[in-house]
Amino acid sequence: MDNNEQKKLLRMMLLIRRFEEKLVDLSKDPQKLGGMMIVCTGQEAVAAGVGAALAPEDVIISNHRSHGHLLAKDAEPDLLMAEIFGRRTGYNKGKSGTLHIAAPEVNALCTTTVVGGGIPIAVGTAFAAQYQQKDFVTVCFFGNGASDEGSFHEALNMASLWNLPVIFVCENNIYSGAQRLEEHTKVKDIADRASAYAMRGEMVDGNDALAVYEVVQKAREDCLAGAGPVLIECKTYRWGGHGTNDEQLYQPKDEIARWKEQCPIKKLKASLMQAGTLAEQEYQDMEYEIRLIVERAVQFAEASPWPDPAEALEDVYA
Ligand SMILES: Cc1ncc(C[n+]2csc(CCOP(=O)(O)OP(=O)(O)O)c2C)c(N)n1
Repeated sequence: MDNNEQKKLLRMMLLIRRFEEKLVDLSKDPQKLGGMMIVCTGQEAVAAGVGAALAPEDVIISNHRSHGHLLAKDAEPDLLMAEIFGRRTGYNKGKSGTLHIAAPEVNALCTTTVVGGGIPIAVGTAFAAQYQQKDFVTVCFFGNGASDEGSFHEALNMASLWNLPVIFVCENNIYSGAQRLEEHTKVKDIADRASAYAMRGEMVDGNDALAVYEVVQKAREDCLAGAGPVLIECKTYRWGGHGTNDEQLYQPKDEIARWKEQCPIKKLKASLMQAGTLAEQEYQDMEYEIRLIVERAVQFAEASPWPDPAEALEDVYA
């Protein structure tokens, strides 16, 4: 990645961080923003690194922690914010809210909150690519908890058997709700599960956006060359609770502090500054620009109308 691309990576992580900080802040007042927010603070390098490695035609399937994935796939902040606010101008006309957003315009085809539910869907879109002889890959994001679901195992088996162009991205943030990894599986490295399906498994520092980018870019090339699926485990950490209603009493404070030192944004910023390719002023300008984007998105959402109840059954298929 050249310097400009690395700065774009940094900018994307900053956008995700500030966008979600705003959501958390606004949701403290249910009159401003209703519902629990599930955010990826601390995990931004995964979304940004994956997004940078993908082409517009590539498909993503996301889970409940989706805002970062969508932004990194180039979803419009205004339309995303409006959807999270449940407004008519949002990506799904306000029918999804924060948790089930699809943005087909950028090939973010599905967000499902059924833990592990997106994994077979990703196998389906990868099968479509192969069957229609189209050159795109599918990336499926899911957590360590999802890798215990039956759907994960069936989907990996079939993807491997049929050599499908799908990249399984497991964000191992140590927790699954209030359960630690060792409370839900004896498997220490989720990447090891690939070997059960004769698939390549990779492990990467999920707080290093460049490392994530590199491993996904290689996996994408291999998928397009017909080498079959790859499982990538990104080791990372969830700074906050599961959602904004979670006081995270079960997360040791020193553990949180240790991981905050590994902040993916700080890491890339420091490396660019050390290389002399980023000046503090340039970083501050980036911050300023992003704050404006987020503020404008909130203004757009707040000024947008609510959906008309008469539209409730439109766009519903059975
Ligand atoms: C099938 C299913 N079981 C349980 C839940 C409740 N639930 C929502 S999120 C979550 C934790 C998921 O953990 P993980 O897959 O590790 O993702 P993370 O939240 O850590 O990003 C659970 C258990 C659900 N939504 N779907």
